[in-house]
Amino acid sequence: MHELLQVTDEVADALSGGGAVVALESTIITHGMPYPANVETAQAVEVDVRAGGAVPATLALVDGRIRVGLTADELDRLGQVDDAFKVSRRDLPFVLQSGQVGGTTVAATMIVAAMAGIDVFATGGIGGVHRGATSTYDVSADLQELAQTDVTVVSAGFKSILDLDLTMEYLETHGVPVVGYGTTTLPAFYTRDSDLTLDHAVDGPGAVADIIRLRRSLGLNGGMVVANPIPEADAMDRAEIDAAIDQAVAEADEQGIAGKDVTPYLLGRIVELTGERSLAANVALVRNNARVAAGIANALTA
Ligand code: PSU
Ligand code: MN
Repeated sequence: MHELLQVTDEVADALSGGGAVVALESTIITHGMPYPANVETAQAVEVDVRAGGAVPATLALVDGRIRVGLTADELDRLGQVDDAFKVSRRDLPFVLQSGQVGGTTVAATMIVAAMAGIDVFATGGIGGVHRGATSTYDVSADLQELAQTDVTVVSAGFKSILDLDLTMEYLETHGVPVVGYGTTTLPAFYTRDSDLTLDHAVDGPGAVADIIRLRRSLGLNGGMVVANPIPEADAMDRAEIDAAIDQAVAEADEQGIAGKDVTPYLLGRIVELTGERSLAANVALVRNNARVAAGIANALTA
């Protein structure tokens, strides 16, 4: 293990014994949801991973070290720090050097998971190509990370704060598979469907594990997105969520929000505009992704 990784005994034992481990990101805690829903969700997600027979490893930067696994108290503290840094690939050394608390994005979580030897990672939604990217160049570093780092990310598709078509094109260019989990259409986070058809679909964890092994044996570097639709009962009305997203995107534009602040701004504003209905949907889909990730992690160890 790298000297900067501080791995809990439980995670270390699972990894050394060939057990199933699921990595979890922490930007969703520090920048993705309001307190206390962020901490409650993070705790529930860990329970879901355990119920699926795997060990959860929430990743974060604390006191100049990379934490792999957090205690309940530490999760609670992470959810209340108001000056936590949103850490993507470029930021890792700086936040380790300053000792600031850092929430890891999908990109940074993939890097750390790969360092620790964790193959499967559950999140809500990944970053992507933003609407208007043809002039702003706002393309999440998550996509380049998927192009190069060997971790499978379970996500509820893409949130339509992004340009879904351009995000799919970008991933195709970089050889990143997006595989529908029990679906042949790209899920759009709050809704089970978008207008995009996927080229690949699987019906369960065993098939995902097979694909991961085949990619490895072929020497195909990089990650994969498992696109897992939100459960039917938790899905939102498409017209309602689209209206909230359109308004949030327009307001971000008017206010000149740019760079790494765009995604946290939009996430917060959408929760406000939907009277927190979108927050409930978000919690449900993250938990659903955690269960699927646990299944994949188990199938991989079999
Ligand atoms: N999308 C969500 N919730 C999130 C994020 C994205 O629905 O919490 C977070 C993830 O950590 C993701 C990051 O990696 O935002 C992407 O930020 P950016 O668009 O600045 O790359
Ligand atoms: Mn961006």
